[in-house]
Amino acid sequence: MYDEPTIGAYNQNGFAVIPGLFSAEEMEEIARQLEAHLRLDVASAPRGDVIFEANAERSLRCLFRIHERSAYFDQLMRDCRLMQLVRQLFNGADVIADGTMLIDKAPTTTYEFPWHQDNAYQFWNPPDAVAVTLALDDSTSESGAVVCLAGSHRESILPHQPSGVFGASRGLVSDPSTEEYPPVTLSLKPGDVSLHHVNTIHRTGPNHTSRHRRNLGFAYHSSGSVCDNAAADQYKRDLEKFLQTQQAPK
Ligand SMILES: O=C(O)CCC(=O)C(=O)O
Repeated sequence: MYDEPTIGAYNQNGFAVIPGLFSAEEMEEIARQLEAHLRLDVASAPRGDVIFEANAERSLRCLFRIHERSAYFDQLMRDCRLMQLVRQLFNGADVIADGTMLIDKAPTTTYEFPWHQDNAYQFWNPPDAVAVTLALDDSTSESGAVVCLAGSHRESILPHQPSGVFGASRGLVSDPSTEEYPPVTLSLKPGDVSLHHVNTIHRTGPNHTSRHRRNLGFAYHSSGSVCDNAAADQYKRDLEKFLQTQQAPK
């Protein structure tokens, strides 16, 4: 069982951080597995699942749906600590694991993921769903950590529009009130885990450091939630259209 303060913080703020959930040895193994997976997968992943930077190295920015092509990362998404933690967030309801992705903010990349709510493109009803982030590197305000607005998970889904940023898809039409919902930077070290509710408004900034800032993201929903499939299908069609009209990441 995870401690009450973690669950209480999540319920109150819409996010929480658990330091050191994965040990240094586990992180070494995850990094090894990831490297091996990237060597095999990046060239052959379906269009739309892989996004590169516009930098000279064409380094990887995002790799989506890793769990569909890697038994190791499918299992990692189902790690019993993560499943137990999420079950507690869902008040004991069964947990369905939806996906694993990698987001790598390369050194000195300037793009931002604008303010958004994940349920603007996941469509869970009720919104009993959560994003779990496992830090592979130091995540700080300088390196483009996730910034969440405290208490914003109590909002319904606000109007979004295409963000124009590869990997981020949607952003809020209007800037949210940071007076009503104070911003909190989720600083993480390798092996730390953060959780944010699918309605929590969040963003990430540029990476001003000379190091990569990689996060593995896992998505889960409660067995009591249903996806609005018509909205999800429309979203996929819109995203495909966007990808076809754009040449290179911004
Ligand atoms: O940069 C990241 O790791 C998180 C990006 C994000 O905002 C998201 O996946 O919803």
